[in-house]
Amino acid sequence: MTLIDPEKVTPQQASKIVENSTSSGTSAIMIGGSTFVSQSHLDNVIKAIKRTVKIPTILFPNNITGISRHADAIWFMSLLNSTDPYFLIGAQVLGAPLVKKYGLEPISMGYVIVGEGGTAGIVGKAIPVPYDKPELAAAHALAGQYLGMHFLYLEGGSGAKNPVPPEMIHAVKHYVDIPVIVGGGIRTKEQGLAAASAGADVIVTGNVIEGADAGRKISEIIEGIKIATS
Ligand code: 1GP
Repeated sequence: MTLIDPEKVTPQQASKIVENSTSSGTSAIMIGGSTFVSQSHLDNVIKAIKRTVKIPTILFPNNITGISRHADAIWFMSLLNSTDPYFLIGAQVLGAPLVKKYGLEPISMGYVIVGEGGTAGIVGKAIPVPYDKPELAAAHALAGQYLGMHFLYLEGGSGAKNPVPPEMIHAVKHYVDIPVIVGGGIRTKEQGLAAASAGADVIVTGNVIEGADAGRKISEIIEGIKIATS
């Protein structure tokens, strides 16, 4: 899946990026960032994306300000290792009525910040799970599954120097039955291959699609995923 950070792009740029990534084989567009974006800009970015491609658009909100009526679905997520109840259940309570009003499809997801954690870790007041503690990530993931979440996201943080290690993905997959999403710092075919080989069901790329050779990069990462799953 391709992640668009609405803070970083104009609607025209978003449209170009999704055109490239869709022709390179991405399955869905996620829209969200870690800090603030105005509602009208978010709406305009999503409208431009929807005009350009037919694949699903899924909101990836950091707060209630990340909800837009123009998307198809929303990751209805809880930051499982946040120390702040707001990110565990507070924002969800405030956002749920809007999700219903806008007719967005809610997809429940447990979100776990690992490694350096990046901006998402700071904003979400998380205690990131260190990369060398795969069993702790697995325990978070299993708790998410037992609470009824349908997906689990292992987040290394946007632009992470090192992506989530295969050992951690493998440990999580060993514990849970729900699909595992992995993102943060995946830039190459080899990293895509390693994450998919370790069992990642969905790989999210954000930073890599912002460069001039985005289309080629995405094609390579998808090639790595296909090798792992063939
Ligand atoms: C961030 O996991 C996503 O929330 C994607 O990370 O921007 O490093 O690809 P990148």
